[in-house]
Amino acid sequence: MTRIDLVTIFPGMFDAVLNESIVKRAQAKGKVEFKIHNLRDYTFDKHKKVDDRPFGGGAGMVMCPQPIFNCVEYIKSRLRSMKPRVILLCPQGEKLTQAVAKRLSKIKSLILICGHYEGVDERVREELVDEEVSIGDYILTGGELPAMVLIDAIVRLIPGVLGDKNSLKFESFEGNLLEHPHYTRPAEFRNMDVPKVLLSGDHNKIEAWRKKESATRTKERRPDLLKPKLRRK
Ligand code: 9D3
Repeated sequence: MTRIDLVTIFPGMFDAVLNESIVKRAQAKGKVEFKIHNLRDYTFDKHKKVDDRPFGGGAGMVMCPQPIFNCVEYIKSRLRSMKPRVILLCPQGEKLTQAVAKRLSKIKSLILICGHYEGVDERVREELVDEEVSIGDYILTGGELPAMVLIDAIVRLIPGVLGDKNSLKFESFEGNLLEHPHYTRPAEFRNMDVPKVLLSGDHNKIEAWRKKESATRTKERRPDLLKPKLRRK
């Protein structure tokens, strides 16, 4: 069973995502277990302050190291044998791709730290964090939604979570092609027809049509997927 611990100042944000749909079913099946930790429960400060002004001045607030260190150390002390991997969701992290999700879905214990304000004290990065993940180049208000995106991407890859084994095999992005168009009943809807080939019963022809549609669609919308990947590092 995969274990995911969440470190956040907004624990309530996770309720909807964790208690619906596939993520809910994965928990019911015993494939994944979540524990949400409210950072404010780990402050020593009498006002439960989790942030402070940046040394050197400047706008915004920085998340203090103490509550994050204490929270992560508490989680690790309870999961000693599992060697949890500590991931900080932050805009400077490695961009989330299907390959990253695949790699992380094989890890049995993850601690996800959700940043806020201008960011976290650099000593958290240096001492506590194993890797940093971003979900893309746009500015959000914190790491909670990115953590939920990461959870969704990871959980569906855990063996046994999705019913149909084949549905994982033909996925886009790794095969480097976008999906062909899909149609279902009725064959005519508001004067719009389904391509005849799909109704022909000729499976070789259908396969050829789908391949061609995939290719043109990818060329038009995502030519970047067809280019050889630049090798970084
Ligand atoms: C306004 C402050 N920003 C300067 C340009 C820095 C900044 C700090 C903290 C911007 C966003 C955030 C909060 N975002 C996240 O913690 C975050 C995030 C994101 O904003 N975009 C994509 N992925 C992620 S993962 C975590």
